[in-house]
Amino acid sequence: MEKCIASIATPLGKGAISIIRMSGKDCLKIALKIFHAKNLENVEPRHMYFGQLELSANAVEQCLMVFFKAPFSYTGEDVVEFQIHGGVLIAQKVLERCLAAGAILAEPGEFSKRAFINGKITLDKAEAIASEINAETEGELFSSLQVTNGLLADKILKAQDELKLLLAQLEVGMDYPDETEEVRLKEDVFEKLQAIKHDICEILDNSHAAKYLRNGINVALIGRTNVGKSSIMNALLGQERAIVTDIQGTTRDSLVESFSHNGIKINLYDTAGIRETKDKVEQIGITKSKQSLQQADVVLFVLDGSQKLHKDDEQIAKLIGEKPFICVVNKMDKQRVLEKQKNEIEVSALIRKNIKALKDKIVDLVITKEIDFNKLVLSNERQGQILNEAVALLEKAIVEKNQTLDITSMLIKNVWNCLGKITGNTENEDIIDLIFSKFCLGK
Ligand SMILES: Nc1nc2c(ncn2[C@@H]2O[C@H](COP(=O)(O)OP(=O)(O)OP(=O)(O)O)[C@@H](O)[C@H]2O)c(=O)[nH]1
Ligand SMILES: [Mg+2]
Repeated sequence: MEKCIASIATPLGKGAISIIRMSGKDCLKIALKIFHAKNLENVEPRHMYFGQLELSANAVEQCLMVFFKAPFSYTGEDVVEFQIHGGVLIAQKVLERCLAAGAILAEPGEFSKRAFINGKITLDKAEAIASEINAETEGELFSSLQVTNGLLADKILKAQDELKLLLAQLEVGMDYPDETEEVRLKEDVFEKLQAIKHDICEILDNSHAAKYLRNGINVALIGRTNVGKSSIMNALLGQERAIVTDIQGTTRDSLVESFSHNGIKINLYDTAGIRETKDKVEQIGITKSKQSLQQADVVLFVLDGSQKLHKDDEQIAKLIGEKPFICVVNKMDKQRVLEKQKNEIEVSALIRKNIKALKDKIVDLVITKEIDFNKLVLSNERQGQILNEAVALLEKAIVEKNQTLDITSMLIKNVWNCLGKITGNTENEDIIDLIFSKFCLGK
């Protein structure tokens, strides 16, 4: 077992309780150097002890201690937790005492890393725990919870078991070469490979919006000056965030604010109106507008419905090019003069008309199929990439159907190894370190 690590497991701040956690072989011995209570001769696992923790020669903290005996703990090692009064200074003092008594300070994610090394969690679950903690929208939270609860690991381990069985069948086939047997064996193997591919594709299909669940949809408000971009931003956010005036060139710097719609995060960029200008500050703003346009997943091309199409609008349409866009025809409270536009929606930022419909349209544009949360949804790009890689390898094995049995066997081994990267069976140290370094302290 590794050296005993210690950390504050709860957020630093004022609250009802704070928890200090230690994990490792000597954690109980270290704990008992500083914590005193009745009946500690034989500490019973998962039993709460009420006692006193020495903070200094003449100060004690009354608190609770609980001991989890290996392997029945989060890390799979011996673990001790102190539940103390909630506060920044007191938590730091208790941690200092644990360190002085022999523990070392834990790195971010080190508890979870030990849990992974000790086989308590798979790599996909560890990643999902991190995204569960960091989740900002319901979509991301539900998707992380599914993986934390083992839905992905179960499917991957099942597919790996099936592949192993196929490898064993092929092995036997190689020992008894017989023409008709070999044909039958191959048929059987390819049918099963198809079924595995089908299952993986189903996960990928239901996760087509994975990237957006995690990072949100980047949406840029683009248009010439005074069409109402900032007003639309405020309407979408439901608060007066951006400055609005009837002066052309009001917005100079790009602004970003996020909101959530139907469980999906939307990162909204308000930008400076694009036009020819001699003003130096405005020119910099316009360069930034063009950058926001390039980085956007969806462009809201804002037009003033009460005016005819302007030459600046035509220029901007060219800049948008092939990007996914919605033409937002603003100021529908006024008489419409503008001709009908492609992919348009009429809104009024002023009287807040059609704003919800605009939000729906943004989400529908990138999330083309409804996400079924009864099925597995991946919100992790690494996992998605591995599954895509696995599908490509499976296709290779299926296409090269008429190969010898040993080549088929090698191709199947490639798929098996690839899937192993999801749960961490075949992953290398560097990637494991990288994943756990993204955790917060004490987790
Ligand atoms: N009637 C009407 N006026 C609106 C509407 N939306 C915005 N306006 C007005 O249009 C003017 C310009 O609005 P802004 O939101 O500042 O426009 P902008 O596109 O951000 O302009 P720049 O920052 O200069 O590029 C202001 O006087 C707004 O009150 C609308 O839906 N109806
Ligand atoms: Mg503006």
